[in-house]
Amino acid sequence: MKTIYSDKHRLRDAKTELYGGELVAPFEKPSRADTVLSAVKKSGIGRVEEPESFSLDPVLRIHDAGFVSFLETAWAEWSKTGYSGEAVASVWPARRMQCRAPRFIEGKLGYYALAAETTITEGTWEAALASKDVALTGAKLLASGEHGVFSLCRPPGHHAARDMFGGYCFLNNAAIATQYLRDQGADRVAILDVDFHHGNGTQDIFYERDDVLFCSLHGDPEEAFPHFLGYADEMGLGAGMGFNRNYPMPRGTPFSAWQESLADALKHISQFSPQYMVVSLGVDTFEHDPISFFKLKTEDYLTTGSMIGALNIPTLFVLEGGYDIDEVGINAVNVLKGFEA
Ligand code: 7XA
Ligand code: ZN
Repeated sequence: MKTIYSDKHRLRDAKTELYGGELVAPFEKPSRADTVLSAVKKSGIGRVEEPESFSLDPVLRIHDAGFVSFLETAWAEWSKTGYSGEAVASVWPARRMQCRAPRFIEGKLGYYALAAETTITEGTWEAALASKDVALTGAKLLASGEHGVFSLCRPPGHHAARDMFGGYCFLNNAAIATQYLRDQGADRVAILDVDFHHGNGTQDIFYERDDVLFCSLHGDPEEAFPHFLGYADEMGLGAGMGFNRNYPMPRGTPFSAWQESLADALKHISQFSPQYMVVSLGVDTFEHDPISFFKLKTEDYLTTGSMIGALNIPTLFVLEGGYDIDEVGINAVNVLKGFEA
């Protein structure tokens, strides 16, 4: 299996994250990708290739044009204010307020942010663009006949909605790749999101569509970020009714229970009979992940990969979360190895 990787992810190197009421060093940092890349190389699962450059067209198939231009200019606008910290949202269009984008950057940040932990910094936009190239190159390889490809994306994407960033995400790499596959002629694409956190952005993007089935396994939003989406009763809307499936699970969920949700999601994906599957591959379900609460072990990722592989659908794996622990690389690679076995 080929891995697509760009060194440009390093351009996203924020110094602060709002966590537990303090500004801390971000969990989502460049060394994550280094760890995953070195595990890929060590495993010998396949070649590592650079991405192609794509225009903004595939991005604009998914994201709102105003949002995209906000991301493009946010750092420059913030820098002009003279503020010394990183660009961060601190005010929102809350209930019964006007939901329209104001002119000043502080207001725009609140309008386009879904949470306050994620800052925008110099280089963030360029890294996000490279990350979408990594996803799109993987999708292009899949469309040209590869059975499995790993897009080692950073920054991640699944929280990014049509017009919102947050949860360390700016552009929704998995959604952009999915739409690209549709635009290349696939009638049906399934997205399986196995990251610990609910893929609220991906759900938001495809919620009213019946050509993309979205299944997400995640920490119960009663207790886990993003808190305001990801409940089991969110099944889709209009034509999309029945094409959205959420599997929220409680604190301490072990692989035995998690695997039952995976099996059910895979059953629905198989019935949908998609031409392609896109896996939002987060490994923050790991027992020692610092910001999550499931109990998966390193060997469980092999089983996960082989369960996904058993469907025999051409699959693009897009990296999402998994934080600052040596096992991030091994766990991600184990999914790929299990898929190929
Ligand atoms: O999949 N998403 C993540 O891994 C990022 C979640 C951000 C959580 C921030 C909560 N303070
Ligand atoms: Zn996550």
